[in-house]
Amino acid sequence: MKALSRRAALMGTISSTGLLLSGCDRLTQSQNMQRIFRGVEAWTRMNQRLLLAGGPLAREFKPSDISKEFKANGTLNPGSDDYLRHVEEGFVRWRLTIDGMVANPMALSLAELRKLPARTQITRHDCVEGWSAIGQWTGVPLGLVLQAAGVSPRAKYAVFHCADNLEGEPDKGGSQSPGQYYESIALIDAFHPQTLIAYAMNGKALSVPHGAPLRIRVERQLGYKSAKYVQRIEVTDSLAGISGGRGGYWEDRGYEWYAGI
Ligand SMILES: Nc1nc2c(c(=O)[nH]1)N[C@H]1C(S)=C(S)[C@@H](COP(=O)(O)O)O[C@H]1N2
Ligand SMILES: [Mo]
Repeated sequence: MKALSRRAALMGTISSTGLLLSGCDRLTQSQNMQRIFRGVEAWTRMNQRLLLAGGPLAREFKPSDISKEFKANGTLNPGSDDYLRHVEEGFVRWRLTIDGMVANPMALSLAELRKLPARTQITRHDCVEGWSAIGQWTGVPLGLVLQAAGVSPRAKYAVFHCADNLEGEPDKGGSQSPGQYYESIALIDAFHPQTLIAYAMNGKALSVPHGAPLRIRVERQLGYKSAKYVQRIEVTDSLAGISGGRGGYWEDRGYEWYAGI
């Protein structure tokens, strides 16, 4: 019974309004968008199986639980010329690339992501430094996008490449600079229903300090896994060749790769 009510709750929060637009001409122009829409049913079935099998959901809270103050941490503004230009333009040219071990690499704009089925969840963020805050996040389930991209059966990880460099180096592009923030999670966590490509926080477009225009939410792990300023999601079977090889900026500096809470 418990599993059934959780399933109902899950399905209730995946909005299906986007599906009604599937006849729209502009949408039919985009093969990738079509692929994502076609996958919604399979995705929902997959989530049902996960939840019936007891796959744990992170606790979700009520709107009245949302923290008045939600500290921003780590990079508060990537600050590169390129990023500042994106801010000025309202991120209209920002693309989220999905590549690596996928059959259909994609580059999605914010406008496209906003048309996809969305999930909203109120969760508690726990930073390894010892502070927590409750916030509401809205975005596209990462698994929905990965499913449409066609992940190779040999793949094991999703790697998030971010726009910020913590060592003040110019952005040489993704994994080429040692200070570039990146993160990775196992595909089982990437397909978890609460793992989102988030574009809104507390009902508003993500602010620059919280990761504009896109961040990942990984609700069952510590805050550093929830990569901000995400530009590229690389699907891979090995973390060895990426930056320091331990799966994340902080992992390369000694933190745990699996940061369960
Ligand atoms: N790109 C990027 N993502 C990041 C960080 C960062 O410095 N750069 N810091 C991480 C850490 S340690 C935490 S606690 C959270 C903070 O998210 P917030 O700024 O929205 O509170 O983002 C995580 N993701
Ligand atoms: Mo953190």
